[in-house]
Amino acid sequence: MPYLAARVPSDWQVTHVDEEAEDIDWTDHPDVVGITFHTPSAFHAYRLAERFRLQGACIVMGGPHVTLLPEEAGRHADVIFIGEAEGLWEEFLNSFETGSYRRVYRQAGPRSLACAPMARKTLFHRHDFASGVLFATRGCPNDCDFCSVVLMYKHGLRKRPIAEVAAEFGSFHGKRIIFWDDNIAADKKYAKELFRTITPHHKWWSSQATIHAALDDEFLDAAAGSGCKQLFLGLESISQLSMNEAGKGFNRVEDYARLLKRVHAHGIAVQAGIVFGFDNDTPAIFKDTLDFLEEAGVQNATFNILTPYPGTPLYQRLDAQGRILTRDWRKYNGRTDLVFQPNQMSAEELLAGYRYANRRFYSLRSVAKRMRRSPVQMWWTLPLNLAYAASWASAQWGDRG
Ligand code: B12
Ligand code: SF4
Repeated sequence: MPYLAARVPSDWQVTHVDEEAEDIDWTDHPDVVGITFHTPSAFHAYRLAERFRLQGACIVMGGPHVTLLPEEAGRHADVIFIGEAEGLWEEFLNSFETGSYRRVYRQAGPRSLACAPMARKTLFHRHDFASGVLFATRGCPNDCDFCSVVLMYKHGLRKRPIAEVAAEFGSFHGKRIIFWDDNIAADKKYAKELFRTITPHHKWWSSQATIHAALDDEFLDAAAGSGCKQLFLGLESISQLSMNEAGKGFNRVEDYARLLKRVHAHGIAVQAGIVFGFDNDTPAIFKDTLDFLEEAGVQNATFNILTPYPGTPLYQRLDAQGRILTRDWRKYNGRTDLVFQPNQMSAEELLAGYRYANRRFYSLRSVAKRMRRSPVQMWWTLPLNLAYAASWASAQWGDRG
């Protein structure tokens, strides 16, 4: 939203509410309410829309869920944006002033990301894990069947001009920056040049990439040299069959251990993205995955239950097989519920396995073992592990309550 806010005419007054950080001030009566949301927050967003509508506001919605299910979102909004909003957002705002806006704005062709105004920093509300967030590239050239990114950014991988990214990177006051790119290693030549350009800013950064990032030493050298402290790597599964099934067969499981060593050798910590519940997963997958992650000394991991987001090939396949159990989007959060019938285990086994993975990975025994195996960025990863352990423990208490 701070990116979109930067495109609002200067005579408009803009308030940004990040509900993770603060509550909505219902005494404020805006003319236009823009809402962005992921699928699990869709029902919540619709409820907000209803309440704002009663106050007479014009409700505008955009973001992943709206792009994936425009008809549904359109029933709860006055205006929807399908896909990227650059250019069209400004068009809507101008038309709003004359009362002649359209109901649907759909990005037709690829839009250049050049000359994008920097996000409005005064509108960032979360300072817990980063001093600044930005993106250099948008989209991903791969097409894994569970991923929404391919559907959201139909025009493939696009890159911002390096000088503009570097200027925004350097404009943050703090030290810890996140590149929210889907796959910062998607174009390694571009990435290396970007890393060399941002090196003089002496900041620390993290981002997301495929494990392919580790195939290229020059990429790792340039990343580490420019302050990369951690990469979120989409390992997804240690089962090659599961990777093949998900259209991510380019992840060669047999290479994982070797590639992780290379990342660690560059002083970069790894946050592994892991998904459980592929059709080829058996109940053995949980223990095997944990054994692997501990053996490889992986610093952090995010575990997810496979979730068929609407519109994805995964959703279509499971739907055609009659295996979608619910369309209650609140349950599509990848953590608390299973929304489809798994293949080689029961729903209870899958949920129990997911809980076992979190409990074991963030146990003090596992944290100590992994830190011993690979003491990379200890001062960075230890607090993160302890924070995850604490949040997992409190979630368990919440479950029981
Ligand atoms: C950063 C991020 C997060 C952060 C969010 C931090 C924050 N508050 O900013 C964190 C880590 C918390 C997070 C959590 C989750 N995330 Co996330 N996340 C992302 C990521 C990588 C970048 C989002 C981003 O900032 N994009 C940059 C902006 C500029 O792009 P954009 O959102 O597409 O917006 C453009 C248009 O869509 C449009 N637009 C968007 N909103 C609006 C609103 C209006 C009014 C208008 C006019 C236009 C408009 O304009 C923008 C410019 O063109 C995306 C992937 C992606 N590339 O988007 C995944 C992604 C959005 N996340 C995803 C998922 C699944 C999740 C989780 C469910 C994961 C989990 N299991 O917990 C949770 C859900 C959180 C929740 N509460 O709902 C999926 C969403 C799938 C779906 N169908 O909703 C994505 C697409 C990743 C993927 N590979 O599939 N996420
Ligand atoms: S590599 Fe990552 S971002 Fe790209 S399509 Fe696959 S899961 Fe999505």
